[in-house]
Amino acid sequence: MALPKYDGSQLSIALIGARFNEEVTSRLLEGALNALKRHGVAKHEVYWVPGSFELPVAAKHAADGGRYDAVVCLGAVIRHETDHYLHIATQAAAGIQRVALDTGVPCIFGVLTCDNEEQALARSGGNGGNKGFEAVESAIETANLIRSLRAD
Ligand code: INI
Repeated sequence: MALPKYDGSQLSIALIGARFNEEVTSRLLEGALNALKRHGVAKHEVYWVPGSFELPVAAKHAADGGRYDAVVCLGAVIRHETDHYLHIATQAAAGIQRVALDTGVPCIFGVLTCDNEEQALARSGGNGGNKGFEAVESAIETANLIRSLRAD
């Protein structure tokens, strides 16, 4: 029988945060932890990497172990004078999706890509909600869907 969409009671979730722009990513983590609690997620662990570029490789190791039903990647890429940020955002997005498809474990893209810090703060607990909270809800919903598809 299908579980309610956001029932986390049978799930184990890894959270991986990027320290770069930590003022923002610590707020995303706070939102993510709130969502874990709100939805009764059974088990979770938090890991850190230096920046969003490192999220995919950490996600790969977390997903490979069979310990987690989902991996939530949290980061904040903010536009600067050069196009450096663009490479980081593009590779983080592509890498995280690749890990999900290669392993079959949902890997959630909780990475903000913003023009400036103001936009990032708004989306990490300000007027734009908290994308960390939403990322965990996406993880729960997708992990439960996969469980029910496997059970069918
Ligand atoms: N990492 C981020 O998470 N966000 C950024 O905005 C960012 N910028 O703009 O430089 C950033 N850089 C670090 C990068 O993710 C790697 O840690 C670094 O390049 C080492 O591989």
